[in-house]
Amino acid sequence: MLQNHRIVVIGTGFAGIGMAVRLKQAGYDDFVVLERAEDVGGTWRDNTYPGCRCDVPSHLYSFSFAPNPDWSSTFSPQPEIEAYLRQVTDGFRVRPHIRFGHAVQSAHWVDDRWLIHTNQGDFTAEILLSGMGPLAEPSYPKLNGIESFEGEVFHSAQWNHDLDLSGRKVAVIGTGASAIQFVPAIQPEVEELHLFQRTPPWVMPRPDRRISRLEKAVFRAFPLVQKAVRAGIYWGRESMVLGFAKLPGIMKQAQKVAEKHLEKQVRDPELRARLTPDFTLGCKRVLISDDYYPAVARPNVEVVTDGITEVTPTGIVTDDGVKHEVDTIIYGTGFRVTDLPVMDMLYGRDGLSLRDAWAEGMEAHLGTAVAGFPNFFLLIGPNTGLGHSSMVFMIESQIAYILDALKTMDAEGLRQVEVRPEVQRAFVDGVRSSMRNTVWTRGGCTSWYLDAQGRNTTLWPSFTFRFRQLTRRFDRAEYETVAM
Ligand code: N01
Repeated sequence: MLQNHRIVVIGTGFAGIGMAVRLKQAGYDDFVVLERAEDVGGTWRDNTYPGCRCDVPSHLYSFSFAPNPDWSSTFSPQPEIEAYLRQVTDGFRVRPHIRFGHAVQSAHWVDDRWLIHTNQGDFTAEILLSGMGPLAEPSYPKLNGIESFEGEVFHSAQWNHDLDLSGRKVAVIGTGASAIQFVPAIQPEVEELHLFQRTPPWVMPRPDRRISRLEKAVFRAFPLVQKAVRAGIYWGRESMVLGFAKLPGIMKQAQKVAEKHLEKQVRDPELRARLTPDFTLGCKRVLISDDYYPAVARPNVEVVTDGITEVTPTGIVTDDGVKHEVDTIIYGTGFRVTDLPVMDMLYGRDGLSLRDAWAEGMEAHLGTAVAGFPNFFLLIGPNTGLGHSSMVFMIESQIAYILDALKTMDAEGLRQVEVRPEVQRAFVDGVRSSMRNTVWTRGGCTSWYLDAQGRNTTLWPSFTFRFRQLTRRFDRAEYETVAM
């Protein structure tokens, strides 16, 4: 049966839930949110690996309209963030709008509407909003012989909690933000841990601490104090990290802090050499941890720096010919960030697929609207990612922009809006030019920030308040419009 709604939102992570709350508050009642899983939370529901926590301070990593005085520590653990998203969903009464177990398979712009096909029936919508974040689909490396492996294999974003790791010989592939959190958590349990490191990351100290009962009470009694703390953290991070990123020379100074951290925590000079990055700090996401280096320095851990040749039924062979016998392989290999599954699901005007529209790289006006895709807006679209601050701030900027677009459509009797290609081009050219001379392009590394052609189509290269300014108002002149 075809279900018709004014607005369909896809996904219930921070983006989809935030969008749903704001739609409801703005009086848009005729909307549904399609969610493939059985509960809300997005990447914070899926990533349940041991040690999973946020590396952005909690007070910043929450909605401005739903402060949480109860965060337990500076950097919240995953269960708290997942619980927060559930609380927001229920507290703002958006759960009745969510259709769980509905996996979107395709969406086509047909006869001036979106026709959305799911595994549980079809929907139509005037407006389609994507909250399918970039950290949703695990990325698996193509390893020769992996299908012959006789042990257990899983990805950090799909942790196998039924498997007892104690006494096992475990290979971990990858040393990104996820791996540096779960390696210290599993190292004491496993018999051997073979850590396959392609590129050593920069790791800074993690200034974490418990938030005291007194502080929580103050935040609850005086919400303005929490607001002030949030603003303080926000400005501190903005100016420090981004200011440095624009000046790779200065970033080299920040490296000294990370070098000291490594020196203090790893005594063995040979291991230290293996763990020392050869690119400028900031080129990849800067990691924070106080327990990663001590864990990898333990005797049951081997840091393997030779490339992987093949996987055999009982282990992994590296380019130096050594066979590492293991019974478990855990991928900490990240997500399909620049090869998003949505590209093969979305078809705009004249049947144009998003993959074809993005043949020259992902691009969207304000990271939100794509030429050729009428009445469609993306949350956390191209070049809205951050290496230095809270994504929730970016999401809320985009939500406000989309609401203004809806308000404008209602006020001016518009049935259809589609960003003009030249407007999108000018925006993207501006982003690319700001990206030049930053640590992300000149830092001497490869990373998931870059696509297969080496273009940075993921990060926002400026201050987040600049993005907020740009998304403050929906400018009708930037769009082709069709009246009712
Ligand atoms: O993934 P990653 P992640 N052979 O892509 C390696 C967010 N996050 O899941 O550096 C061998 O960063 C790859 O090596 P290299 C955060 O935004 C946030 O760790 O490409 N190795 C790298 O070491 C983060 O950035 C939190 O040479 C291979 C690793 O796998 C994003 O999620 C916590 C390989 C992948 O690292 C992703 O982090 C956790 C191959 N074929 C995650 N392919 C917070 O706290 C890849 N690798 C908010």
